[in-house]
Amino acid sequence: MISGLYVITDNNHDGKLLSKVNAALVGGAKVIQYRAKDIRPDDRQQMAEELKKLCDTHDAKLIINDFPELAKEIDAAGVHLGQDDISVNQARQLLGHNKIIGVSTHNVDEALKAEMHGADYIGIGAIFPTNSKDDTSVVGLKALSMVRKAVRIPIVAIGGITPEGAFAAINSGADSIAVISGIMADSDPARAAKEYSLLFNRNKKAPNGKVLTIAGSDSSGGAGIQADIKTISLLGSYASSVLTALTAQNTTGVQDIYEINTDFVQTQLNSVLDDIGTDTVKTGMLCWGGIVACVAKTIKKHSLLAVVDPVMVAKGGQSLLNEQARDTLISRLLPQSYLLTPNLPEVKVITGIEPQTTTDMVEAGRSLQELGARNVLIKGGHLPGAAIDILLLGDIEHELESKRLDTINTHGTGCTMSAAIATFLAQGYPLKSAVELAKRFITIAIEHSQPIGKGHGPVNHIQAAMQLLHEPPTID
Ligand code: 3NM
Repeated sequence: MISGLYVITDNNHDGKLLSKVNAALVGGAKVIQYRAKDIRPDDRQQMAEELKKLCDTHDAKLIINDFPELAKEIDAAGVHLGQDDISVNQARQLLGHNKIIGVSTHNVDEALKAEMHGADYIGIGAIFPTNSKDDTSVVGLKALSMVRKAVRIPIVAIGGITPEGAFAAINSGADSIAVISGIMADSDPARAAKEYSLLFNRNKKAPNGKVLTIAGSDSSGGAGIQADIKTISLLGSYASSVLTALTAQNTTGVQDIYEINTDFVQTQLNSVLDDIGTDTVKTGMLCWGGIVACVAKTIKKHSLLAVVDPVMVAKGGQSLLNEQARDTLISRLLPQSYLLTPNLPEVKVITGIEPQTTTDMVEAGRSLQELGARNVLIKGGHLPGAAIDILLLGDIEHELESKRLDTINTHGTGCTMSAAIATFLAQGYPLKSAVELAKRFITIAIEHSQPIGKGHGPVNHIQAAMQLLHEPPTID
């Protein structure tokens, strides 16, 4: 059965094919297709054998494009055929009934024919425009939906598929998504693969998706680990937690901090990751440089998708990260972040830029990407007027506006926002949708905040989750 992320190899001009495929497998690829264009037969066979070994160690399937004899020779899981290659019947005679045979198709007729001739799956494309194949034309999501209605065998959607496109293709009935450039041309193929792989969590039963929060305890329950676990659990995902500090805290401020030593933070991380693992990570208050470095190293080692909230200052103005720790955050953790979510004071500490306008926010965001953040969400709540956030999704920029809410009860907003983003990502939403849903969640939570305590009261996670889950998201 073909399902999940299906990665097709590029041409190995840079000699990095094996390491990129390994990264894709670490990121969760379930199928690798070896597409050997313009390669000498000896080299082709050697590479196919290496790829087979890699796939075996990751329990993934290796499919050989166009060369059924090679698939047989190296005992690959199967072969993928184009419309002009040998017939499914001939391939079946060569490979037998235990091997997988896939066929490229472009419309309902070809798909039905492939199914009738005994194909185990079909590819359909190109779903979107692509530069990776010359002799194909765009058939679009509509053709995918029509093919879905016509055939029962698994469908692999292919061609120009970004994570947003993959989300739409899965919603249109694709069982699997085939990608070349979205992973092979990415400077971080493991995280790119993870980003696509998580999209397949969308239809799982609750708890759907696993989220690890790495943060401090807030005794008053409104922020930190407590806000994160409420957010993750109420939204329907599984929460694990690694504590970096215990704070004696309430709505009026932080009274004291008890730091957890770095070795014990590492032990907690190992306990979670060696056993249950996680789909996404959210980091909050990391306390001091040793913990920042240990968390950064662990995120790197496991190529985790981390939403990094660069918590530096408490709402009451108390510093939560010393200068050395800030430097470590910038040099070690920031380059490992999948999404960095600073507010404007944090942007100023990291970049020296004090944004006054959305143009300044974009400029600061680009600086943060130059420092290594893959994507950046700058929260503009500290500027007057409507609350405008800037989301930099790789090269693409989005302005996300929400109404300003007049309340002092905002304890836990930053923690809750980043935890909600990590949760929606783990549930299989692409990043922009995850951020939009998290913004909706936090807006409702602030609107329904209650005057608990004598200072900045906590946001209302429970009301926000009930409302959001009762009005299912309309994102498609
Ligand atoms: N087959 P990328 S499109 C190999 O339409 C292939 O059948 C296609 O590469 C088809 O993910 C395609 O870089 C290229 O767009 C897919």
